[in-house]
Amino acid sequence: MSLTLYFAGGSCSLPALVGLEEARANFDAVRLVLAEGDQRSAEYLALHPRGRVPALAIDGQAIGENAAVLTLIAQAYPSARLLPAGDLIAVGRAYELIGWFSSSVHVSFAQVFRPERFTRDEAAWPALRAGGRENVLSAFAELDERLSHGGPWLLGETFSLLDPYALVFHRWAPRLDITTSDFPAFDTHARRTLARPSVGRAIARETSPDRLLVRA
Ligand SMILES: N[C@@H](CCC(=O)N[C@@H](CS)C(=O)NCC(=O)O)C(=O)O
Repeated sequence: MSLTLYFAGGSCSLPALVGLEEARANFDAVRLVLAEGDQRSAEYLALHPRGRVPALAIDGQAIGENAAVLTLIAQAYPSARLLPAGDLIAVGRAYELIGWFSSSVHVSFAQVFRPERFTRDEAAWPALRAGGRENVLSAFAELDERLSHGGPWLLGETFSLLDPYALVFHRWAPRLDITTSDFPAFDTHARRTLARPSVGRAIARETSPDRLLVRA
């Protein structure tokens, strides 16, 4: 099986990259520069017509959406225990968070970053941005509450791909003028996640000058 992850620095592709690093997978990593429009290049659109990252190509067949990509990585490397398996409640808790992150928390940030994707009516953009920021604050409060009564990881005792997924939002907070120290348990969780060697290696790939990093 050949695996290629298409990712971009500072984006929501971080948990997929971390997953492959945690599993010590043999994969190709292609870094896209979103600010330069790599995701809209004819070559990338031919592979993934939605023009987003992450995308994971398995034997040349690209699959998009974090919910799918993270599930595939976890299932491809079961011994790395990247997501719960077997225990139905644990599986449910994990996928509940993946669904909430991708369909609500990420979308609240998108309201702030890309209001034009929600309406062409520019007069509505400030309200969209304000509503998105409020929803992000409420999501951060929920994560903080959860981590202050559980942890050390989002699913409890065991690290999972939900942890670097939450880190994505923590990294985006300054762009919304959100002070992460207002959410101390979430802040501590972000530092704990950043200290994992796999996360360090993933971030090094994000900042590497190479766009195609062949064979991990
Ligand atoms: N629902 C998708 C969202 C993917 C997404 O929006 N990715 C952003 C980076 S965080 C992207 O590719 N942006 C490029 C663009 O919008 O042109 C997922 O969860 O994977």
